[in-house]
Amino acid sequence: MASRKSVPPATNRQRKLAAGPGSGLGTGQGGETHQVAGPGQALLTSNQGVVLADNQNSLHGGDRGPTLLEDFLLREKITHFDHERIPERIVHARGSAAHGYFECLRDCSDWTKASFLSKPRKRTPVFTRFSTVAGGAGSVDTPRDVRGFAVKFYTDEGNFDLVGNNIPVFFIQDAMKFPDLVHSVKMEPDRAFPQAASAHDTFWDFISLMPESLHMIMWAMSDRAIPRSLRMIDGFGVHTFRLVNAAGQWRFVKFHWRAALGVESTTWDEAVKIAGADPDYHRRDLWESIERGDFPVWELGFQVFDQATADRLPFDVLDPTKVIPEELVPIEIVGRMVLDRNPDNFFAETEQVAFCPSHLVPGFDFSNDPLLQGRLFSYLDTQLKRLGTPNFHQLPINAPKCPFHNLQRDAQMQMMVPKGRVNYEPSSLDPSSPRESPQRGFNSLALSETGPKARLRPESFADHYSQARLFFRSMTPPEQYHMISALGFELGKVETPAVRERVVAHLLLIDDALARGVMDKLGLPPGSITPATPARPPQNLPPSPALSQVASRSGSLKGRHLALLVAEGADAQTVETVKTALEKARARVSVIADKISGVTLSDGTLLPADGALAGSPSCLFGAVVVLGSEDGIAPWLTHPAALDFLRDAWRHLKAIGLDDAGQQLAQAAGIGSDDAVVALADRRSVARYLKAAGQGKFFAREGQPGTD
Ligand code: HDE
Repeated sequence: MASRKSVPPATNRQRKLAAGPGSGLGTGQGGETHQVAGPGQALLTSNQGVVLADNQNSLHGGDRGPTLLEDFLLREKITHFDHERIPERIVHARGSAAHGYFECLRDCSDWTKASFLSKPRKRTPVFTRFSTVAGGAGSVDTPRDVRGFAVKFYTDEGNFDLVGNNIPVFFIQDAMKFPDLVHSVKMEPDRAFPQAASAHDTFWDFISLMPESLHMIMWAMSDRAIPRSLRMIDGFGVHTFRLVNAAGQWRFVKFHWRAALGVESTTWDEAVKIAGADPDYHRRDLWESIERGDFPVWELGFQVFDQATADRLPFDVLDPTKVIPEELVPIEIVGRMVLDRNPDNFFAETEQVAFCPSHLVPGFDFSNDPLLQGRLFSYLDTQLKRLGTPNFHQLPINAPKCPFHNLQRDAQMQMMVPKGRVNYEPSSLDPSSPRESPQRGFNSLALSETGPKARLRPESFADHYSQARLFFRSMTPPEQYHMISALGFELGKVETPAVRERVVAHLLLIDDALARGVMDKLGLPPGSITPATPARPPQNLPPSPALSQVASRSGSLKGRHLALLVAEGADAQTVETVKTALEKARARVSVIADKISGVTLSDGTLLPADGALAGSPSCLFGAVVVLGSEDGIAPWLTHPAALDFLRDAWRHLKAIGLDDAGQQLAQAAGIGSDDAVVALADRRSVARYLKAAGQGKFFAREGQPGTD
């Protein structure tokens, strides 16, 4: 007899979903509830609502005979499965998202009539998706790459999408070049590698021939492109937009998201090791932080300025390769965003969310930035391809939370059932049919635009080097050193000498020390490369210290993830003191032990472990502590995973706390000593360790043996 299994009990998740109407499981168009086996348990059905008697076996003709075509239940299940994947995003395919809210902190009605910015404390629901750009949906979280930072505000006047990045400028000035840029950075088309990496010939070939990309290259080669956590990145709207108030007056605006935790990065070696140790590192971190109630927060800031200010700046505010230093136009905080709920379903929400920079609400307007203008077309177009229908706005994650009515009808996957005869306007047959409102509706600013039709690049966009120089010179020495290393690494992967040399020819125009440093890494003798000829000679703009991410550090341990590596027999009192101190400082502490079952302390108690040493290398944590006993640490003194734990913590510039046994391991690992390597002897030394760990990376260690 063929085996038959009974229907397994529903999972907790299914129970939760089945519990209420509108859950997506168990309710149909008319709102009738589903067939249920008993309280809280739904019956398994086909998509047509037919209850399944057997979900284990297909329909056979005879005991060992063929499967029958008649098996409509098998065919429905397999067909649905075959169609599960939709085209992934051509860029930003790999993403992680969360729900939350935006809270207005300032009455902005002087600037904008947008209602969600009109009253302090007013809350608006948001859904925010972070992404890498170049890799596919299954690629790792920590490549050197720009991070997407897209926020959908479900305002009471319609959806407003702020589709930004964690870098405030872009590679190109005109949408016409976007497909070329993306083709160059993605896997090379003949060989389909490298995945999720810009360190290859086609990308740098394109860059070397497009000097407008150099300012963005400075940012992409900076630590911003290897973030420690998605909770620790800033966001930027990039383009100049417009704010419009109720009187119809407009001003320019640039959007800034500022991470409350400050901007924190990994080192390059750390990013590479994390990619192997936990490819989902950022996704997991975001998810787990929200599950723990440690909600990430960002402030939203506006740089607001008028045409006269724009005219005084030594660059064009319509050029998306330029920042406006906040020393020139200050950033005013208008609200904050808190992400406090993980998605219920990755596909339905994170994958199907459709952002479009063209989704504006009254109170905003576009500028003539030619990159932005191209985006206004591209995103709607891509959603049609990706989601397959102009009805993608009906998906729950995309639907406005305010009422919406119009006379658009039909098309694939129409989920609504509009009633009545009237689907046109003007009409007289149905007085309740929706009407326009010149007062409340979106009005484009009545700006006059004239000029001959031409394919052109404005003269005011011609300076490609001054802001690249401004950025490099605004960095602290360690940040500059990391940029030189990154350029050396990336260009070291480029096989074509002429491409490497062309990039260096541009770097020579940006900064001499930068170019010399990179040339040294590439083995190019000083003076061997002639500087490029600029369209416009670079100027020395005053540095902007605010651009350095070091300036954003909070010094707090809040939100950081620390490891307590504990060997057998560690002093129970010390473990307790250190753990409590770290947790009091609001760090997340993971106990790592030899075995996942935990570790026995000096008083015989079992300390449960959160991770086993073999799967928890130190690269996964922001700072580390090692505690043990003489006997307990002995096996680790020759154990590669334990030795690498400390060698990497040292190499990755982390604060390291050690008791006596930990110091033995440190000696065996051959790590040095400095102010961020703290012997944990008493409460004062624990306080010193907390301070060192709160600082993030200990850059003064760079250049010591065992570091990069
Ligand atoms: Fe995008 N971009 N982009 N982009 N972009 C997409 O839309 C495009 C640009 C950004 O989490 C695509 O839905 C063009 C700048 C983010 O779903 C596509 C140009 C900035 C996301 C597209 C740009 C961005 C995208 C692919 C130059 C920062 C992910 C999938 C004219 C301000 C949104 C999709 C999410 C996604 C086109 C340049 C940010 C193809 C044509 C500049 C955060 O429509």
